Amino acid sequence: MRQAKLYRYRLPMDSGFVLRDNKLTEREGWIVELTQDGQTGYGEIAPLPGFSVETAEEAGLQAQLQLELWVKGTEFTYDEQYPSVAFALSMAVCELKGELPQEGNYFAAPLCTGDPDGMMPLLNMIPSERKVAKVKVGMYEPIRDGMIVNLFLESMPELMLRLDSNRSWTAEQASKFASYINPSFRHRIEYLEEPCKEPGKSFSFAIETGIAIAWDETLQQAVREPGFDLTELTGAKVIVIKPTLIGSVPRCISLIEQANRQGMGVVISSSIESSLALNQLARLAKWQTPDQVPGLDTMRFYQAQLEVTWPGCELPVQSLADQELVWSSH
Ligand code: OSB
Ligand code: MG
Repeated sequence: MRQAKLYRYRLPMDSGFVLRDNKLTEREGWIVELTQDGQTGYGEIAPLPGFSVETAEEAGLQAQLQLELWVKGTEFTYDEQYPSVAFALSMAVCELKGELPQEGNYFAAPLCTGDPDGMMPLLNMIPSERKVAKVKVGMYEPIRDGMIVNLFLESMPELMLRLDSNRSWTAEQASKFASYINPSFRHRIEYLEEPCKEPGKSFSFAIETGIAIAWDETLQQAVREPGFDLTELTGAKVIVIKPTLIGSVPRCISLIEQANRQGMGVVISSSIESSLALNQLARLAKWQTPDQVPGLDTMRFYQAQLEVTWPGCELPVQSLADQELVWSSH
C-alpha cells in the first residue's frame, strides 16, 4: 500500500542573504514523504525565487495532485512536472527504492565572501588534493575582482579557484578582469561561470584568454527549450547542474552521462535548498560525480536546519513534525 504526506516548511534565512537584488528573509518550500512496503522516501520542493519559473504555490499544488494519483497506483511522469517538483518526487522515489547511496560528498567548495585574509585559515585546512574554493565576481569593479583573485592564488600555491560572474560583465569588462590575472595563474582558475551577459561572448572570452568557463544559467535556459541537445552547448569545461532548476534525478543522471561522453565535467550544485535536500545532493554528487567537488556550501545562508543536519553545521534543527502538514493520504 502507498501512503503520502505533503508538508510545508518555512525556515529563517540569514539577514545578509541577497539573491539577484531580492532579499530572501525566509525560505519556503514543501517536503513530500512517500511510504510503500515499509520503506519511506523524502523529497524537497524548493523553487528559488528569481531562478525557478514556478512559484512555491504552483509547485505545491502540482505536487499534491501528483501525490493523489501516486497513492492510487499511478507512476510519476516527471517530464510533465515543474523542475523542482520532478526533482523532489524522483528523489523520494530513489530513497524509497534504496537507489540513492547513503554515502555523500560533503566536501563542498567553500564560498569565499569578504576579504581573502579572513578566508585563509579555513582554506589552509582543506587537504591539497581538493583545495578548491569559489569566489563570486562581477559585483564590483573588474579590476578589484582581478586583484582579489590574484591575491588568493598568490598566497596559496595549491589553491584552485572557481569563479562565478553570473553573466554580469560586458565583453570589455570580462577582458579587463582577465588582464589583471597574472598569466601564470590562469590555469589555477578551474573555471569561471558565465562571465558575460551573452553566452557567445563568454565563449569568445574562453578562447581569447585561455580561462576555462562553465555554463550555469545557459544550461538552465537550454534545458527548458523543446528539443534540447547538450551537444549544442559547447565551449565550456564544466556544466553546473542545479537539480531543483533542472528536474528529475533520471534527467540529471542522463545529462551527466551525456556531458561525460562529450568530455565535459559536471558540478552538482545547490539552489539554496534546506539541509534535507542539501544532504541528498551530497549523496547524488558522491554517486554520480565521484571525482568532482560539488557546489554545496550554502548552509551559511540559513538560520536553521530542517530534520537532518549538514555535517559540521551548528545551526538549530527544526523537525519535520513541527512543520505544517498540508495534505495526507490517510
Ligand atoms: O550563482 O551559481 C550561483 C545558488 C543559487 C543560485 C545561484 C547560484 C548559487 C550558487 C550555489 O552559487 C553554490 C555553488 O555553486 O557553489
Ligand atoms: Mg552560477
